[in-house]
Amino acid sequence: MKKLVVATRNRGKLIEIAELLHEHDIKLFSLLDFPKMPEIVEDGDTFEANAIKKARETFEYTGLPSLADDSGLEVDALNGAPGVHSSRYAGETATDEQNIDKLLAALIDLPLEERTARFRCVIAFADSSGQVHVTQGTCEGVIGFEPRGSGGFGYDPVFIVREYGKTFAELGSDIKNRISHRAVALEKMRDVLHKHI
Ligand code: ITT
Repeated sequence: MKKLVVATRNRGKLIEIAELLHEHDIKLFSLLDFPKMPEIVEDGDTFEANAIKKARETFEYTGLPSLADDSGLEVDALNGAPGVHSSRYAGETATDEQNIDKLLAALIDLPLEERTARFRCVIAFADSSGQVHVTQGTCEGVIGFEPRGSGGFGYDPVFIVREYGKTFAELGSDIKNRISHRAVALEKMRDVLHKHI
């Protein structure tokens, strides 16, 4: 069976990527299976730069086809923040709860129509020759006034998808995996993945 390394240590992300790739007949690994691999420094200014860096370094270390996801939340009222800094918005070792608290504090008193935001995901895939392929997906929403729901990870409890009037954390993985930024980006990578693994 073909092997693929998902270049992440984020378990929430990994679960979703595994669900989204279930149709491909592949054995999945993640960086949790390579604990001695040096930390990848995410110092790029863009999701794309960070995704490519994670895919390349993982391919170089493991010698296996590697798929990286660099993603985050862009809030219009904050000029696109937290953006590439989403995972460490409230500090280097911030928890999801601390990041959400900081976000809600930054938007306090703003009415719903001024709380527009989107999740963005860039997928970079290094194939078995080391060539890197890149795709992108977004998902539009608004930031709620308090956390709701228990599914997903990260900012899911405050990200409301307007069509459903519910947060990603309330919608659950079936619906999230149909409409999310990650689902869109991975769908665009589908043919390339089929060809290479
Ligand atoms: P890896 O680099 O190891 O993959 P990471 O969590 O550091 O893990 P990123 O640098 O791409 O990954 O940061 C992504 C952050 O954006 C993530 O930690 C969440 O805070 C947020 N995020 C991305 N996608 C999300 C989603 O589907 N739902 C909720 N939050 C999400």
